[in-house]
Amino acid sequence: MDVALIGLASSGKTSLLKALAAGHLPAHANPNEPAVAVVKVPDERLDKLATLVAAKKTTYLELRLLDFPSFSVGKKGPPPQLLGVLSTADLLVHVVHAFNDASVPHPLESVDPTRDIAALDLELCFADLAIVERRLERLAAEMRSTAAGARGAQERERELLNRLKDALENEKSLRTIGLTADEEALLAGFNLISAKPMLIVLNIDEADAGRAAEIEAEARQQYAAPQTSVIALPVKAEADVAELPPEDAAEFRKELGLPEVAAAERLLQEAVSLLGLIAFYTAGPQDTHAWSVPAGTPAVKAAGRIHSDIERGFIRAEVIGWQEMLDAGSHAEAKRRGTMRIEGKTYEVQDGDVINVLFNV
Ligand SMILES: Nc1nc2c(ncn2[C@@H]2O[C@H](COP(=O)(O)OP(=O)(O)OP(=O)(O)O)[C@@H](O)[C@H]2O)c(=O)[nH]1
Ligand SMILES: [Mg+2]
Repeated sequence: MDVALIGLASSGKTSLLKALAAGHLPAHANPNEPAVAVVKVPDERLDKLATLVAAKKTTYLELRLLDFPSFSVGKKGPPPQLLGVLSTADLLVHVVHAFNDASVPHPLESVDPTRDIAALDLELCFADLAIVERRLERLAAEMRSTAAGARGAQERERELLNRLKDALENEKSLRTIGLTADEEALLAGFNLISAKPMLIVLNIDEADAGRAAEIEAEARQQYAAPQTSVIALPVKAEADVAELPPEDAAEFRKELGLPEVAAAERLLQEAVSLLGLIAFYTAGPQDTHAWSVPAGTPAVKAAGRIHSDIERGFIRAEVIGWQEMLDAGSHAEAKRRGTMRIEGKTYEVQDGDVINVLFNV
């Protein structure tokens, strides 16, 4: 899954990437292309399971983070080549300049997160509007050359596109208008950017680190919208701490007044949830492994994430919640206690399930 970090110049995108990639930044050759870092999603549940079974290897969920060069807010919006790459991202992270530091001036000369958030949304709406209008024109031409009785699908598409056009003209991002799964599937090929889930990261002053939770709670109310979430954190301080060896980090976090849980952990977990994904686990002594699937995935499909053979030969799954697994201490004890269930192909996998698939190929 690709997560695009976007925002105004000097808003803290690259610093956020440093904070999330624990100081390890990828080499970045071309300033017109995003820098890419693959990061593991920290997961305490997985760590505990791995310890329980004394796993040789622990495999975390991974996200690809794309750090985009900044684009200017203005009449023209983001340059087309950038929109092209952006359109393939699964989640947008908007890094918003909310800190006050005279040595890092805001490109618009004043700090105003609400303005910046609205401006970016508006640019994405404009970009999508152009796509929708172009498609409507082409569709009209296609409909003229289709027999009147055979225009059902086209009419449905036109109706949907007109709804999108309406929303976009009213400056409403498509992620907020409640598209159904069918509608989303129909639109998948258009790569509409304002339809992607959005995580707003308020890059606040280091001096406000102690008030981050409060600022965040307020902002969450202010910017509440479907498929949209907000996190407030002092990005530069988080980036500095991420470069320290783990044994020093905890102490520095305390000194700087940063919350105990690193921003990386909270932010990446929030990203997973905005992507509509849940995690399930396989807890083996060779490899204790976190897997992501869309919420609502049946066990047989989830098994396919592990291996296509396991999907094909699926017989049944032994399922237990991660906490019950830890409480029991072993698969055998979980079975004895009856906390391990047997589930079939259609069982909807739940976040935190530990699964052992019995299969036959
Ligand atoms: N004081 C302060 N400075 C920050 C903060 N976040 C970023 N900076 C500084 O702002 C400058 C720009 O930060 P970057 O992370 O490079 O910003 P960017 O969004 O990647 O910038 P571009 O790639 O040029 O668009 C750096 O000097 C950072 O140290 C912050 O929270 N507080
Ligand atoms: Mg940068």
